[in-house]
Amino acid sequence: MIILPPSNQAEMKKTIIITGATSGFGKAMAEKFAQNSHRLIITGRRVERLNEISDTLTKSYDIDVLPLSFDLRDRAASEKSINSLKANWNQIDVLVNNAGLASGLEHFQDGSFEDWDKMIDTNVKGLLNISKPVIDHMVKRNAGHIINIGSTAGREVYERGSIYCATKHAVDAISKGMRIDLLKHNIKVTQISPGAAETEFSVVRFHGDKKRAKEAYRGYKPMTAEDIAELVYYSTTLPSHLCINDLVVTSLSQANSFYINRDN
Ligand code: NDP
Ligand code: 8X3
Repeated sequence: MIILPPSNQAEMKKTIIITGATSGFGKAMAEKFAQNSHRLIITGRRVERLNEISDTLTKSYDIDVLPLSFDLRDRAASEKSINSLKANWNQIDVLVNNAGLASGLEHFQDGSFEDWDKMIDTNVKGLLNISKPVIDHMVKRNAGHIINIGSTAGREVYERGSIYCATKHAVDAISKGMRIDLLKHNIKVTQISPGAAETEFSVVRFHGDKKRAKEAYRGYKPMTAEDIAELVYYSTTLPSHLCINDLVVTSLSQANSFYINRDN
């Protein structure tokens, strides 16, 4: 491993935007990048939590953090938050498209348009709403790194998960397409596709039912948010000529969407 002298480390300070940093993977990523002295733009709808996280990171790590609270489903608000960034913030080096959710776990015939709209509007259209204005800046600078959080649900479709799986298959297709289209602009595109990790994800999926959420992780050791943060961070530390394109990651207890060893 090459240890850089402090002056070089300071020069390599990046501006990172992480969507969905009020909880789970996004919050853990914010902490990881903060520990490594990067400048952070963090987003989420829960403004109080967002501001609290921002204050804690600023104080703990002596870094610049800009909290931006908006709903990613609101295209105008998403574009405005990026397009109105001051010059000292708009040179974004890394965009982590992390915000997302599952809402409901029902057979197709029992599903609701309300749940479906929430997932499609957040996981697919929300990702586009923020990516477009950020990528416009990156193309101008001929540099940047987009990290999309996909899922094993983007590889296999499982029972009662059709629409969530469809949104993560869309993230897979968008990641591949972005990588091709941005090739000439020196912009890296990484997709990280985790299996089960214990965060607020299942509580949200089961509409606040914590008991049912806990049951999803019964009998095995799922990944943690910190595990995913490590991998996201690692993907940003590679030399400029290297890019992790696609990474599927599960805990040792999981083979894919279908097989989980609950006997340990
Ligand atoms: P959490 O529920 O813990 O975090 C989700 C984050 O997304 C929150 O910060 C939430 O912020 C934000 N978010 C949700 N909807 C919106 C919205 N409309 N506008 C802005 N922000 C929004 O879940 P995870 O950390 O587990 O999930 C992060 C990502 O990882 C998601 O894309 C998920 O699909 C994916 N994933 C999760 C896995 C898991 O097992 N946990 C496995 C594979 C992928 P707020 O509510 O404040 O807006
Ligand atoms: C979240 C993991 O298995 O619930 O993307 O689809 S799973």
